[in-house]
Amino acid sequence: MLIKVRQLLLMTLLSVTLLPVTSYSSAENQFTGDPPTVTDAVYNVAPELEVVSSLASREVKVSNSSQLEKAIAQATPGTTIVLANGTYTGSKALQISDKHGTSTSPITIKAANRGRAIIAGADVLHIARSSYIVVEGLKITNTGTADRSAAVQLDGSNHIRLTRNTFAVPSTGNKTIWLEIKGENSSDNHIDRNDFNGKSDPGPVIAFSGFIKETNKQISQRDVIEYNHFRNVAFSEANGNETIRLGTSKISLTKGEIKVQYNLFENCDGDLEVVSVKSGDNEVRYNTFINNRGGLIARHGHKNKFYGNFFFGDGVKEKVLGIRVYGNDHEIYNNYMEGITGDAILLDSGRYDGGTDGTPENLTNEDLSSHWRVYRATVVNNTIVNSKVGITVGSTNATKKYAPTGSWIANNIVANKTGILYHEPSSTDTVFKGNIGFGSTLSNASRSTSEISAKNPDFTITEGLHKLSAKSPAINKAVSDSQLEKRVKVADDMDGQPRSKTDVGADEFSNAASSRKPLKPSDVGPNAPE
Ligand SMILES: [Ca+2]
Ligand SMILES: [Ca+2]
Ligand SMILES: [Ca+2]
Repeated sequence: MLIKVRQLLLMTLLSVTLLPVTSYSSAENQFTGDPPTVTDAVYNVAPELEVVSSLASREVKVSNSSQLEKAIAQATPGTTIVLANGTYTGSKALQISDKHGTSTSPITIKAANRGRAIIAGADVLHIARSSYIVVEGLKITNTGTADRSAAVQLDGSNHIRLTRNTFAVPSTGNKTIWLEIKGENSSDNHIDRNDFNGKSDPGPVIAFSGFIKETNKQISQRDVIEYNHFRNVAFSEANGNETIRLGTSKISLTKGEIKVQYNLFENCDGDLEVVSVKSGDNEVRYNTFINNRGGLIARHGHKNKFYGNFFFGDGVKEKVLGIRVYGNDHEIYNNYMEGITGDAILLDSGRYDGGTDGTPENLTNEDLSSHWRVYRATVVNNTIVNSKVGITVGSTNATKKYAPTGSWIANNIVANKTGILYHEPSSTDTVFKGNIGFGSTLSNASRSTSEISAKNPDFTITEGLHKLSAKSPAINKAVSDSQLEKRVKVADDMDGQPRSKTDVGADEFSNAASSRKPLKPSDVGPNAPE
């Protein structure tokens, strides 16, 4: 490795005469010498490559695939490869293996003009065993190979940033994952401000596939997916067309600690699971879901947190859903849901009982892919309006014989003009406290007013949202309970305003500055603000 790096340096020295001698530690690929002292001059490295050196970075301009391939091969920490307008294709040009930038000097591959450097052809943009690489502003139209079925793959890589790219992969009729994140030691990747528009082929838009090697298995960890625009995923009755899938059943007991936040999902109709979480310890927060046929599902895994999301349906489109969960210790709070045409929040019954600690031994693949019983879900401070069904605990499905246990439903508002407010198809030990249910029917009419009261929440419409008015009986009326607070501490509201004498529902009545609201297209995607 060291020899290879030195050869590369020597080649660079031969052609770029002003570079001082530098050294690299092969173990960590850390830049340890002084940075080049030349400034802003143009040198010819290879016959057709242009290099601009400066104190902090080296810029390499490329305008075709073979130049791109060479530039990637020669890239070192701090190199920025700038792609001129044009089309880039070929498996080698799109193969980035064992390349490492550093946290302060990444290797950057970016379009000179956002969206006008086009990756094309039947190849995979494959980033393998690499770190600290930024891919910025490209248009992704390559379809992936038949055996790999992914347009872009981050494979065993960490600290890769994909930012401000436009994913517009044409339909081939084959299974195609637009972005797959997988492999051993995958972590800390940052997928931000991309546009994912118009998918009709089978397969998820983004899939976290993890890795399995004998008994060793793991999903990628600490990745962040934010400020992306997901839209127009074509309707499909089939399973497996999720917009984001975090994990698989086989790796579902591993912890992702992945954040999916500040994304806008519109008309993502490929699967009833728009976001399917199949791993543990992830957070899905502050996203806006608009008229998607499907919802946010904790399908496998434990301890996922779903909070501060906005869900809207037009009230006409069918199966526009909110949140549905399986498994242990999920937290659901500060979500705002309006016009949902199925269950807004569903703690479903399970077909498999994974036990109170959720880690039984000798699990079969069939066990892992089953619907696990819900233990201790906590559903607090959500607001659901004008939806078909509010909050449901349990199922009428006879094959789902394990009803949720140990869950709390507290301080929520459900206000529907028609349909069902709170629904309990199964008799469970769920604790209900301090909820408001107004305007329609309760299927669980036996609940007392301290559990669900039928007060008019006295909403006022502010910027299209049902928020508390000054005379709302929800103000300062959330029930506090030490058991509940041990599970979830709701410190702010759906607007990002601090909670003070907590109100019922997702909205705190407050004059404090708000930091969040439903996302608009201009907040996300390649042209989103920093
Ligand atoms: Ca699915
Ligand atoms: Ca208050
Ligand atoms: Ca508020």
